[in-house]
Amino acid sequence: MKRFSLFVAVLLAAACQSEAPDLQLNDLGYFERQGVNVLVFSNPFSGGFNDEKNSGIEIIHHGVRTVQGGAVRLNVTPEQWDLVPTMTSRVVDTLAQTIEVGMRFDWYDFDSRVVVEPKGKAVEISVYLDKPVPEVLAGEAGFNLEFLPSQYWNKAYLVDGKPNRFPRYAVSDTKVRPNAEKVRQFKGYRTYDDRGTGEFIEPLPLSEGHEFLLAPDDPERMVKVTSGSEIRLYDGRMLAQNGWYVLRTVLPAGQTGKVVSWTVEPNAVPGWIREPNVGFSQMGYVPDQPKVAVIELDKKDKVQAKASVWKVEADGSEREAFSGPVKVWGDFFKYNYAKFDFTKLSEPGVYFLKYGDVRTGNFIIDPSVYDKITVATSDVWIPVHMNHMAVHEAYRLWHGEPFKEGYLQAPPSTDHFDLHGQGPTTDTRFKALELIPGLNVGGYFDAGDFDIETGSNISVVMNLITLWERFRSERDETFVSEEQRYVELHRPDGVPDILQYIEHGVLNLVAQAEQIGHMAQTLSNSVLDNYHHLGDAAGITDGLHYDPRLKPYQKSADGKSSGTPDDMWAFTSRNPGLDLQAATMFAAASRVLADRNPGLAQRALKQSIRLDEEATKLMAADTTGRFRRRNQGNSFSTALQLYVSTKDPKYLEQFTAGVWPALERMPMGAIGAALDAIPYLDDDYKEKLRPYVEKYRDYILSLEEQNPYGVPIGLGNWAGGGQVTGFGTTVCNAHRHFPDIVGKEHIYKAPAWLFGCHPYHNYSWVAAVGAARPKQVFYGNNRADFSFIPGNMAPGLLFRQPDHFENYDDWPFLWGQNEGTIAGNTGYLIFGETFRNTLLE
Ligand SMILES: [Ca+2]
Ligand SMILES: [Ca+2]
Ligand SMILES: [Ca+2]
Repeated sequence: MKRFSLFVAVLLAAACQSEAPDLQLNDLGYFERQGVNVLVFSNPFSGGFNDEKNSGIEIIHHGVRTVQGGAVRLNVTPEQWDLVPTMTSRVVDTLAQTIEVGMRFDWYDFDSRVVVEPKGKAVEISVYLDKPVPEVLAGEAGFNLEFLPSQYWNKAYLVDGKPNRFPRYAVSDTKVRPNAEKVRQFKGYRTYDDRGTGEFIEPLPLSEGHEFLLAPDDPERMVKVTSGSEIRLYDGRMLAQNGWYVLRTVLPAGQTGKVVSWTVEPNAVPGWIREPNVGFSQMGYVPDQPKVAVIELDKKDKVQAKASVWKVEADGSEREAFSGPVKVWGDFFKYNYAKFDFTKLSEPGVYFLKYGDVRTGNFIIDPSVYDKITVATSDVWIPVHMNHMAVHEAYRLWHGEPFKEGYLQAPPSTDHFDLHGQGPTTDTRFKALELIPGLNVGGYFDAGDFDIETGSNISVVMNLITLWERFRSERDETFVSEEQRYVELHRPDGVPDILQYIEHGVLNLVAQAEQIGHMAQTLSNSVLDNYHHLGDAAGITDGLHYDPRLKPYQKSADGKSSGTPDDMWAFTSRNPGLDLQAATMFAAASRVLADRNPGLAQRALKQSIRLDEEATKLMAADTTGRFRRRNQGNSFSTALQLYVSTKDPKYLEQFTAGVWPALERMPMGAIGAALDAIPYLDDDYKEKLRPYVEKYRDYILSLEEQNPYGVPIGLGNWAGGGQVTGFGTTVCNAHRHFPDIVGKEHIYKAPAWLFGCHPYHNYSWVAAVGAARPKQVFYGNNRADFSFIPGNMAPGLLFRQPDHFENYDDWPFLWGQNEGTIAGNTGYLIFGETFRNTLLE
């Protein structure tokens, strides 16, 4: 019966299609009809991290970006770090209704053009060459278009009428080819470890033909692709877990002009209107807080006059507890927004919202709803990211002890892949590839990868110190033994966890200062095929010292070294600005660790004083001005930290000399740090700050005009979750110090956003905490399992040009929306504790 009704639905869809309007080029420069957007290089490939699965020709299909990567590519299933084409031109011709994009691969001196034009309900995509494909790329260069696996797996597809099914997991056929035939990867790096075979893997096609009908069993995903040329379907997950399904036609050798042409017809469900997204706090509400749901609506949708709140009673029955008007806010990018205020409802209980046909998940009203918003982050996420330790939880090993062989000096003039590099000299007493002793201790994994990003680690320790000094959380749920290099979650050991986390961060950073002589940029992977490691960090390297006298993969007779060049590297080019940040952090750490670990506290203080002196001299002697420029931003907040640590009045003078000009120059950027200083300064300071807090209140109010959520919404390539937590912390502090200027109603905006009141979907951005519906997949080191590490706060809502916001919750692999970072998540801890304590005041 079900099959029959699906069949009927498809037939009906097909029948009604002819009446729906054709694709049109709209004012924003993409092709559109209701339910279908075809974007042509609205988002060009950036080349920075390569192949972010965010670029080229893209299709947003019934509200979900399910197709991207349409371009001339040099691989059957391009990975991150495979070459991407540079967009050399983009012409949107409104008269001819076409978009034409020039693409170039510099390394191969290879140019091509793609022209996209609407043909009724389809687009025709044509590739043109003015010169034939370079000989070396013949058979390698092709036109590719990629489809999101999580939206297509288990669905059917037809190839020239023959039925197939998309595989749930990557299990198809491959072949190997000699490395000499491998198309160059980014900067000549290799994403794979060939184990000495001299060969690389290439997936073989799942299917080939001239007409592909994808997902005829799902009208919202159905796409028909036809071509006079042969089209092949590949599974990109065979090489990389973040790969997509790829449709591809190889460009013919020796030809010019129009060399490939496809017709792509995404189905549109007749009369489709996107389901309203009712945003609310999944974490719930305290009784006296303003409670406003923001409803995101298709512009073609009719706004309902009323919405209601229902209570789930103790006997399981449901009753309407409140009903009120829905007020239109207006357009914001692609959608229309309305608000539903149910502040009047304050009785503790379990509730859900009804808007039209939408019934939300439930939420709680109770004074306790925010009590535990930080525990998963502090009890699980932070300790799971402790480097150089084995981390256990009940029956589970999160990871073993990584990098037992330590770190080698990075060779000079190394252009690294993770935004780092080694300059022309080592700036240390070590020779290239010499072991730098003592660095494999303490520290935190940066994010979804495993390097110790020194700047982030410094921020982490500062954030943890801020937490300790402001809130004195004595919470003890983590066992940490630096001697045993062993961590166990949920086992109290008599020491406040925050102190242990501070200690763990300082252990690595002080070792850097002592062993290297200054701060490293990063302690990171030496080879790219380690960098994209997924799973247990202890398995990234072989734990044996690299000995170049041995053959690759060979072990020494004593079992202590190997010929596998997998040891991590320390990137040690000196940056006195980083040394100064470390000096500030060490000063603060020495104060906090004085009782807990006096030896480490003394080492930290010694390094603080030395680095401060040396870096100050280096910066004074620097005639290029590059150090000063790079570090201008933080100087007054650094001076405040030093003042708090040392009580030396010279730092107070530096602070006051810096803070007022900074407040004039960038009032919204400086106000947070200026508010932080209030407890340490006199009443005159606070009074002088008042007009800037008034400006800040105006800014808070202006956000209400800018978007329906009243928080700063980032439009960058990394979503703005960190901006929102920073905003939330500052609003709380502004309210605590100036309640007459910044009212309490404003402190709830950031948590509402973080916990579910935001565009695209209404899931909480924070993994596993409190909410009925937190996000389920994150870009952590367990992302290959489509999972999460509890307490992770996602960057969240990613903007794609020209008008699309998204956050995949079935596909973890886009770091800009789903990755957690160590600095970002300790920033979330500060926000969470500040917010909770503001509520208690
Ligand atoms: Ca990193
Ligand atoms: Ca503890
Ligand atoms: Ca090794």
